[in-house]
Amino acid sequence: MVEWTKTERAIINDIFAKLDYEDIGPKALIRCLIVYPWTLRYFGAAGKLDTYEDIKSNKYIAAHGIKVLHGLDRAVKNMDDIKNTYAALSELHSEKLHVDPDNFRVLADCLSIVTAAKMGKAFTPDVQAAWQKFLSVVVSALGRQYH
Ligand code: HNI
Repeated sequence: MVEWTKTERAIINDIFAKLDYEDIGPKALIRCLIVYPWTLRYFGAAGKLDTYEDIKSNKYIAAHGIKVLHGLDRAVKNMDDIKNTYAALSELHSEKLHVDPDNFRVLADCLSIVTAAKMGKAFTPDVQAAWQKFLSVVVSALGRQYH
């Protein structure tokens, strides 16, 4: 089981308390789709995503970015059992959506970059360490039901 220090818990809760879901969620997903264009293949339902402008202005993508962050909420509320918390979500991404699990890490990296850009100087090495540890646990839990 993953151990969290008091400081790590405080950092993660603090980031989420201040996180603007409507801003960070879409920005992270848009960045992911542009930097790693193979991730576009899962978003056929979003309609035309041929250019940067298409992706940036797409309502479905923005809404989905927000949905992903709400998905992360569950992990923050269950930091001591992220693995079981994400069992159903992992199964959905694996069995139904067929999302290659490598993409979880790629999206997590985009989330780190967008969060860092937003937090500026407050994104200290300690904050980065706790944030990336949290995201790694999420990525690992989401990849759990793949076989
Ligand atoms: Ni993901 C649906 C959370 C990574 C493609 N995803 C969801 C839902 C949540 C969610 C929550 C809604 C589930 C439901 O309807 O019950 N996704 C997360 C989280 C991460 C993640 C927390 C990683 C941090 N998803 C990814 C990645 C991709 C992805 C990396 C593809 C590149 N997800 C999808 C698709 C759907 C989805 C596609 C279905 C969309 C829809 O409209 O139903």
